[in-house]
Amino acid sequence: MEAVNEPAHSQHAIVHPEDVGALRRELRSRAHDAGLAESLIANAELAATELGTNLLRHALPGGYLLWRLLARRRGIELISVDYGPGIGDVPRVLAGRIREDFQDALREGRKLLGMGVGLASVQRLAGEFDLFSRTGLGAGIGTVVVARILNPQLPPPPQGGQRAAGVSVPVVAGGCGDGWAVVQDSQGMTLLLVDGLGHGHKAELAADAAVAVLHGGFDGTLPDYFLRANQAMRSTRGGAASLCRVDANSERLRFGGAGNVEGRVYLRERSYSLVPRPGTLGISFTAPAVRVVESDWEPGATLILHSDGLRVSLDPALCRLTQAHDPAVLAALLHRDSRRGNDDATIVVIQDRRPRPP
Ligand SMILES: [Mn+2]
Repeated sequence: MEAVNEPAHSQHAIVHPEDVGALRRELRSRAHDAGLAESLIANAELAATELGTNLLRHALPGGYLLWRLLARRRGIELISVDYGPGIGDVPRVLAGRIREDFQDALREGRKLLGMGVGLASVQRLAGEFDLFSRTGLGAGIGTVVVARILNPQLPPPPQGGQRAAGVSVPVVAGGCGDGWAVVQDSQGMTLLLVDGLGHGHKAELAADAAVAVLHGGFDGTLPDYFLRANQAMRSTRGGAASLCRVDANSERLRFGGAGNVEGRVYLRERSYSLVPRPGTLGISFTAPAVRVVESDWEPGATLILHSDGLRVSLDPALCRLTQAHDPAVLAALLHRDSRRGNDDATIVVIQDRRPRPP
């Protein structure tokens, strides 16, 4: 599959009812310009309105929506993120609240907490849907809803034993200097995360150049990638990049990086850091020295890779809690809690879905 620089998310704080309308209008205009079908745009508007309205009604102390056009005109991704209080009874919310619930509540004089009927309809509109919610205290309190409104005419992408998703939010409008791409094959996955120097459009061109190398004659080895990326980025500002190869068959992971795109791998019994070497790609004829490290991989493992717009420390308990969910859930929670706010911020998560051996 051809590697493309995954489009970044737009982030919209939902504080007033007008915020939902503004988001809907931006979504419609950009999806229309991208040539998406009218029915898909209408469904995405509906889902965005439901998610936004839920945030206004139930999220205390507030929340926001992330959205983006998916690569290859696959559709639109919406991620609703809040800071709490979390939903007590998720199955009931997804079943769609029924009239008897309201009557029971009235009779018993209790207030209905949690989200409204809207989430069940968002689930019906979405080709891919997930809801993670946690009440109480500790890491990951709050609710994340992932809804991808997909073009029904496109075949679903091949699903291997590993799943990947990311959250990427630029610090300024006009382009995201962080870029990422995932290539899936029969052996596993290759993940690239690049942080172009500076912000905005010119940084994005540097990220695009690094992603293009993934399908431009690269022989599959990490040293070859960094040599070619250094060359390809020389016509741009340059930047930092890390490349990770998960080989599920041999249960090995290889990592190399130049600059500041760091990562971490969580296995059942332990975790370890993926640390790049200092250096910048694309600023000199000679590529910076990149050391390739090789580590274990296993069924149930989680990999995170992030740009320096985030300072991530992941509680392994949260890693386990989100393991069965869409990887965008963990990416969105870590983005919510770890972003610095002064730089483009990108985090990509790969989860291995093969069952753990007993
Ligand atoms: Mn950065």
